[in-house]
Amino acid sequence: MLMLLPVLAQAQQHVTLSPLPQKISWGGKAFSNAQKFYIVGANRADSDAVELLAAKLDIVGVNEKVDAKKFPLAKPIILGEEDDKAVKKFKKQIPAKAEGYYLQVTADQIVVAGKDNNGTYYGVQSLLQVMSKPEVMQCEITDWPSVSCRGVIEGFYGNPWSHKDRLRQFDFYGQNKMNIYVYGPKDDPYHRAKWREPYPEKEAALLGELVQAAHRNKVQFVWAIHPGGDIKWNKADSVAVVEKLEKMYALGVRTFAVFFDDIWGEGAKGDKQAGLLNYVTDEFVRKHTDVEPLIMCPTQYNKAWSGGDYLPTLGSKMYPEVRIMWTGNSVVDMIEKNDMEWINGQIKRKAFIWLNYPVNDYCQSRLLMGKTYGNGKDIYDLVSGFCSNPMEYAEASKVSLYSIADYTWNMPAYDSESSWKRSLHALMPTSPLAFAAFCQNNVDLGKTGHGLRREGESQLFAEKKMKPAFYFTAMTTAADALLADSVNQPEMLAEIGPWVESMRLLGQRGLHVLQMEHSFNQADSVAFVGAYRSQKAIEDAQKRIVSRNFEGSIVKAKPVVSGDVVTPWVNEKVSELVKAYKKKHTYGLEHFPKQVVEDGQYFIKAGGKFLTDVQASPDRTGDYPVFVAERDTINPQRQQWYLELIATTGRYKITNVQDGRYINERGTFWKDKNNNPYDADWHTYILTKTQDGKFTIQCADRGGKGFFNVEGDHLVNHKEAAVFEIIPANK
Ligand code: LOG
Repeated sequence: MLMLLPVLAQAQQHVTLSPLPQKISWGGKAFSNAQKFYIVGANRADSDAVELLAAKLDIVGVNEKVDAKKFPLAKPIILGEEDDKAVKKFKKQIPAKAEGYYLQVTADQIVVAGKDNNGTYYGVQSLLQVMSKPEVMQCEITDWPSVSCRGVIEGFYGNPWSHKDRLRQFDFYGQNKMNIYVYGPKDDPYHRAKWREPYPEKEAALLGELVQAAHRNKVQFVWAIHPGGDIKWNKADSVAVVEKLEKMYALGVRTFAVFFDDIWGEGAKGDKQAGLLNYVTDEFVRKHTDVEPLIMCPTQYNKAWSGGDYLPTLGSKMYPEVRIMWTGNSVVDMIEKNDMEWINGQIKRKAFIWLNYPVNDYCQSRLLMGKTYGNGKDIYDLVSGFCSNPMEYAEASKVSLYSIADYTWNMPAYDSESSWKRSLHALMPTSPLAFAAFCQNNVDLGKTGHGLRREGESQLFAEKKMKPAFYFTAMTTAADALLADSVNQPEMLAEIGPWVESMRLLGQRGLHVLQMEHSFNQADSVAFVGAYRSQKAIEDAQKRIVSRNFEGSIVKAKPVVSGDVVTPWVNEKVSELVKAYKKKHTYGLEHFPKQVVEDGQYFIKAGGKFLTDVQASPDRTGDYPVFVAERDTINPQRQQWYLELIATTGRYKITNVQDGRYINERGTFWKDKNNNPYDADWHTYILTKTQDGKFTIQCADRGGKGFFNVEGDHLVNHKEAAVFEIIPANK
């Protein structure tokens, strides 16, 4: 063990660069990072690269003008682009790829030679990473990106990022070699609802500032307009689009996008959209010498929503240089090679990926802090760009964006697990382990209409690799550590704070639930009720937490932590224990919530008739229960229904006692459970007691808001409720 230590110590000096470079080799120690430098070639080299060096390193001279007497030990940084004199000797080493660079660090000098300006800048960013340890190691890097446009689309619904969020993002993109940012927050009125109107002066000035900040970081700032909601396909509106883009041009924007997502009706017509994009290209893009080709988001932006001749129309009618965005096989999807081949064939160009991850505007209670995985590693030649649509939580999104940067820069070498781990150290250097614990408990989205799920949430708990007691303690400890670290990481903690607090409470709650279990096993009813009440108080506190609870907030979220593993486990455990307790004890029952009906077997009657699982159709397709006047004496269980309060939803599940089939939101059964498995989001009922002791049964959640009513002999889902008798089956 001792023998290994020096080796380990040395190995640690080899920084793992991110994004992973295409080619890198290491040598021995070069110098210490307290070294002084002077820059050779600064007058011609990319000025952002020079400024970055000057800001981060101890630069004592530029352009060979260094006072050798004063700084005898200063070392040269030879800097420049392909044809610059300073780097002439290294021309052959520069990769023949846009944005590529060659970096060499030896004991005597540093060389950063870019294929172009971005290349030099990225070489400097890599150099700064190499120099981030006290002992700087010799190395040689030859590097270039897999994808030409790599970045982020601020394209979500909800609270747009703040000015400060965006400034911090751009620095982050620069550091991670992402080169594009598309501005398209749905709830910026001047992007969408009031697209014809110019920004008020103050907002315009801020945007101008943003554009400059983006450019300093080698990030193209793309401003998007979203006119499709109410556009008229006439000259006046075409001119209105161009006029608005001219206003944005005046603020410094040089790349533009036109979005037609999430609209219906007139605005959604493909030929008209193509016509507008061509008009804007002619009347605006081509009239400037420094404006990039347009990017457009189509209305059919994913395969599930495509059909007719919409996409082929765009493909054939819209100028080939216009880039077309694409989210994949569905709105929220990871991208694979076959998918790219399909869409590229439709639109006759390489699609520009709009990845709807880690965006959480459709599952706002969750933060998506897990690994970024599932995209093919062989699609770099098939895309014209790859952007991630993140969460409205800008800092928290960086966990995934870090990996998006890594993936798009060096796709074949991408490893989601190691990239994720690196991101935790990069983003929370003062408490990476606590941050890891936090992220591991905020992975999955739960069930949503979009269907994406993320694996690995609370893995140690789910796979029983850690005892619950340890796990709950680890949750609280990690939360405490993070909250204490808010001094060092104020921006991140300001965002994730509500979830961190919720995780702390969940851990505490879990510990009380274990206490309940222990007391139950000891038959200690006083301790049991006490522990129950404590966990209930904590749960109530947890439910009071609100994120983005500020004046004018568009979306306020109620944080859910480990919503698919630890939270349901704790909820179910409480309900199980309470049920078991109620069967055995009488002390303190008033402290438990009263159920509308206790879990058990019941008859459900309407108009004096019994709801019966008659098992009518032989293959049971479309089968439904019917109301029957007679008691079934041969198969009595066909008229018995198991009503069970589901802990995770707080609502009832209704199943037939005879064959276990559940009633769905239409009041029918499904053929078999595999085709239509029980789904707590769909098959979930609110029972309400009426004044005369009868009940109404209402659907909830994804099953809608309708009530069960009776039509003929069977149940129907209706806006008006029928009243049912629910009578214990043993009476
Ligand atoms: C929107 C997007 C939203 C995302 C996820 C596109 C092209 N448009 O369903 O603004 O953030 O899904 O909710 C979208 O994805 N519509």
